Amino acid sequence: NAELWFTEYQSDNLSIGLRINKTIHSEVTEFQTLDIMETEQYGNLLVLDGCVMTTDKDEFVYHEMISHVPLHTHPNPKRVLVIGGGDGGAIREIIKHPSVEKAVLAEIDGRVIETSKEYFPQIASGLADPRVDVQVTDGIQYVKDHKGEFDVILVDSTDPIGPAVGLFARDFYQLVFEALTDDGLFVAQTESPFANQKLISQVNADIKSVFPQTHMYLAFIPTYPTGMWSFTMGSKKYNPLQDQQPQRVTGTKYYSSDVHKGAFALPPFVQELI
Ligand code: AG3
Repeated sequence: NAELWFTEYQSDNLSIGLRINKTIHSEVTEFQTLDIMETEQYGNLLVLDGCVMTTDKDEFVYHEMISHVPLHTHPNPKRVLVIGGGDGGAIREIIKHPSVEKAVLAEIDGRVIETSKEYFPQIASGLADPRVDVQVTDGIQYVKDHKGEFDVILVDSTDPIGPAVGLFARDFYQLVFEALTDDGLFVAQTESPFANQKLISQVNADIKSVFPQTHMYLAFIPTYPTGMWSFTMGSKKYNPLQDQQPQRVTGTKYYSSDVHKGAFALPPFVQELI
């Protein structure tokens, strides 16, 4: 009667453990290891290179917060790009916005998209929408080739190791700036203020050196390192608090107009990092 546990070693001194019923799928893709397990606590779990990407039961926090905060900051987002995010969760939230005419997913690893469709149908559901253009391609090359095209860009990446290293760099933020329209804005997932302090300081400094406005916000994500997670917005014009739009999307489970405001209230130890 052995118990099976999945452990993510988040740092030398920190781990998270989830009891699993079974492993559903495992493979080594061209870019990374990909595992899908069924957990007792959080439903199906997607793991890339040993790191928790998403689970059925808590994915709504991350996907609503990476999408609805920027999309309720821009008054009329029509063209939206997601870099990474192959599970489809951010796309699912983006296309809930009636103004969105086109949403492009630029994911480097096609296997993430395919396995998400198979094992996370509720997360991947939006990928079939006619407004969605799925591109299996390097996001850095994609932004280089699409100057001035997007109102909003989301960087839904893995940690800054492996395939995502280049997505945490000043040169990349400059390319994102150039791929945006004149009043465009972008958000990147930027790790944990408890576990990744240096990274957060560096990313904020880099984004500040490229964009006129930089704003960081927080959400609680139980399956990510420490649970406290940051997102950083770079914006050419709109301010997420002064220009906050009335809520356009109903049925959200984490996002609300009050949560939008509150997410930018940073505890002093976090404020100090940026
Ligand atoms: N992006 C992954 C965030 C990084 C999590 N890090 C970790 N577990 N060490 C999420 C992909 C969901 N669309």
